[in-house]
Amino acid sequence: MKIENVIVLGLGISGRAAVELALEKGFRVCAFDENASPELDEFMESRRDQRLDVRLGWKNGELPGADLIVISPGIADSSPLGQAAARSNIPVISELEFGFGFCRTPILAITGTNGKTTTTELTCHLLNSIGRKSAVSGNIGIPLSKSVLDPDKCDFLVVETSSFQLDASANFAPESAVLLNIASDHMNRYETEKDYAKSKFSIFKNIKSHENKIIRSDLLPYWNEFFPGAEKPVAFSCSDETADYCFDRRGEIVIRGKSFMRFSETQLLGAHNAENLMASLALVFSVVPEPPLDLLKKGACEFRTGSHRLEIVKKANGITYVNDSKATNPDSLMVALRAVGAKKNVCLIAGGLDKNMDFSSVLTEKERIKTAFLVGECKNKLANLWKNDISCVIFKTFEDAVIAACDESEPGDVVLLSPGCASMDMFRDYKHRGQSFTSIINRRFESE
Ligand code: UMA
Repeated sequence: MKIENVIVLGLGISGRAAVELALEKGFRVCAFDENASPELDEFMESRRDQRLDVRLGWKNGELPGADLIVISPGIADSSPLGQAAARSNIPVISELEFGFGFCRTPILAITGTNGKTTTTELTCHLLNSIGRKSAVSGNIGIPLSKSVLDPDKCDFLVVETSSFQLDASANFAPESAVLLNIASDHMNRYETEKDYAKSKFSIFKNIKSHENKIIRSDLLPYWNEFFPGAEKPVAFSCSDETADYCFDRRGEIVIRGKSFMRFSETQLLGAHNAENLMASLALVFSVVPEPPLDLLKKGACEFRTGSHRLEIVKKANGITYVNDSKATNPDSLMVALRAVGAKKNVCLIAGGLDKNMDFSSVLTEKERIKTAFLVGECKNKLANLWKNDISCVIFKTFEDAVIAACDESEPGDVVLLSPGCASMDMFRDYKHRGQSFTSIINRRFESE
């Protein structure tokens, strides 16, 4: 079908990138957004083009005629714009699909409920480490429609892909894809968990080789349900030692029965990150069958996750210092304890703004905590809740708490900042808190 007129729904990051791509390809564009923010006004001012018609503050009504509608991921089918699109009988595709239509670079796609961003960054890092120029794209914050306009040539694009982007993407065909995990999420957009899973599994529908379809092995029952009779995909697992990629009890990453590397050589923490590493390795091997193993291992050892999320600040004298300032709720605090904790080896710095959250669930991980060094607005509340099960000490200042945690730690221990609370009672934001932790630790070693 010849396309001349395109409607773009939503003018956030994806919508604006789709507008730019559509104009670049010579289409006339009519773009809609229900909001009318100063940011959108600015976009309109900066992007004056006779072929572009922007309608902000859209309220219910019908869409004009067009050949194609490109819908932003945040617009649900049930929303007014989603419904207007359905009523129009114009083909609706996602921004991902629109960008894909113009993409000449092989795509490695990553989806899952958790760990997408880390795995996207890690895969890209591994590919660059072995000399295959790669860039990240997608849900990570760079829409595919923008990446395809980038003049920098790459061997691969590593695309973080959300279920919202996979919906309305009938032709999206990555070279390889991984589905990391499925946990309850986005139940406001999907009727059942199975619908959500189906959306995630659709990432594989246009990939031919089963060697290029990668899933965590516990998702095999879903695989059998959605692709009955299909050849088995490549599987990775932290618990199933029969998986193609597994993290065994000795702490080795094993690929098809052969030991590849020790996970402890990396800067990553926690079983969930071992899974992310296996998923990334499987993606790399699927498109580069004989990579230089020394460079691949070096790349895996050098990679660091984003700052403030289980970030290893330092390893010294047998003690590991971990900045997890991004943990602003009890759930993230528990993930951190499970990732770094063994038997009573965690000197935990916790506390901050009191958002009235329930911290009693943290007690399920109490055996991992040596002492809790508590600060911030909710320090007394935490101490009262935990004191019968965990040794707790209260501090007036953040610095005093960090120093006391360092003083108490011994070889084998982890000094962990994982506040479980927001930071604004003592800091500008979680980054400021994490930076403060890091500089206290660094100062301590400078003075040694
Ligand atoms: N809008 C409407 N009507 C609606 C909904 C939105 O008019 O019913 C308008 C809003 O006024 C706004 C624009 O649409 O101006 C926002 O569009 P959007 O929600 O699709 O957001 P984008 O800014 O385009 O960002 C999207 C992703 N957001 C969502 O999927 C909600 C970003 O992922 C992604 O980084 C970006 O595209 C680039 O690909 C964010 C996210 O939270 C980080 N993703 C979810 C997740 O990771 O769990 C899926």
